[in-house]
Amino acid sequence: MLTVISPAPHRLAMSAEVADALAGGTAVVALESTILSHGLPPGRNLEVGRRLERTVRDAGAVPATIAVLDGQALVGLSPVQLERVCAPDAGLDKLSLRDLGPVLALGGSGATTVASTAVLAHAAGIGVFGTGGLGGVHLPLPGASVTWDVSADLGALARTPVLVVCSGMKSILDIPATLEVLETNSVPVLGYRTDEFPSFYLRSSGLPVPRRVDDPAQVAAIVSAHRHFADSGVLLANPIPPESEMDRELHDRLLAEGLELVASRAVSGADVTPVLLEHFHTASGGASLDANEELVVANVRLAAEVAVELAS
Ligand code: PSU
Ligand code: MN
Repeated sequence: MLTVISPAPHRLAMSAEVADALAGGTAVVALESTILSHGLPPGRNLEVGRRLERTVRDAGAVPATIAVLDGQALVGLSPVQLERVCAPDAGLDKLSLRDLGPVLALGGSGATTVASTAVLAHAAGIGVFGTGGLGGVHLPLPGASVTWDVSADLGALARTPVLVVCSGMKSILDIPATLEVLETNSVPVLGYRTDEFPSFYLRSSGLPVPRRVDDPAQVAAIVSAHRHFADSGVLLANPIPPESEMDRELHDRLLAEGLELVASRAVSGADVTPVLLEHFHTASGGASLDANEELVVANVRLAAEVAVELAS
């Protein structure tokens, strides 16, 4: 079933379906696996993973969920591989870009973040990627000063010509600082049918979006024009659907508690986001899970619409 497109030691393999779609000029949308393995609880993650792939297909594109299994970067997972990524005992590491080399070389497995998914998508020839939230510049945790915790997602967007569709980033991050880093790195930031930059569970972060767009064809035109001049990515920020937005008071309370929890347990680095997400999901009685699922589905649908425009 697998078509190996580049020999070891690079170890990148596309599914036959994705390879055929790319060869035939059919729209393809990349999907990440960290959101499944580290962002959603077992059981729910498989449902969501399957729903995302269905959503892309329903919009006329081919989904390419990306993960690393047994030393091979897979672009397009079989149903069995998707089950493995979502299994309760999968024990997959969260792989950002810096982890790809070591894990591929040593034959390991793991789930890919926005950074590593974007780079693998581009390596495979995929230009559009739909996900939930982007990593960014972290706020100092209570009692700390500067953390130096800046997600590699930003560095990857700075130099990977892929469109990333997301719902902004969580307010656990320093959103103004993250937008500054994106500007420094020449990443266009577009707001989809909004003048305000979204903050994941909430439709607005209170910050203006640098540029507003109102339909997928405009996004496709901007992506094409941008690629003539720059190798950086493009960020399309799509606010959570209004009916799925979280209650702001509940959101603010969970956020404050989550940050306390992270500080008291001395959580750091790559573990911060998963620990905070877990707190949201348990303490909200599942409300944040529903919100999370609906926003990713909406983003993946929009990504497919843009991919179809780009392919036409
Ligand atoms: N934000 C979310 N959910 C997630 C992530 C971010 O709301 O699942 C994941 C994504 O895979 C993202 C990664 O690329 O966390 C960023 O992690 P870090 O800050 O460690 O780079
Ligand atoms: Mn980090």
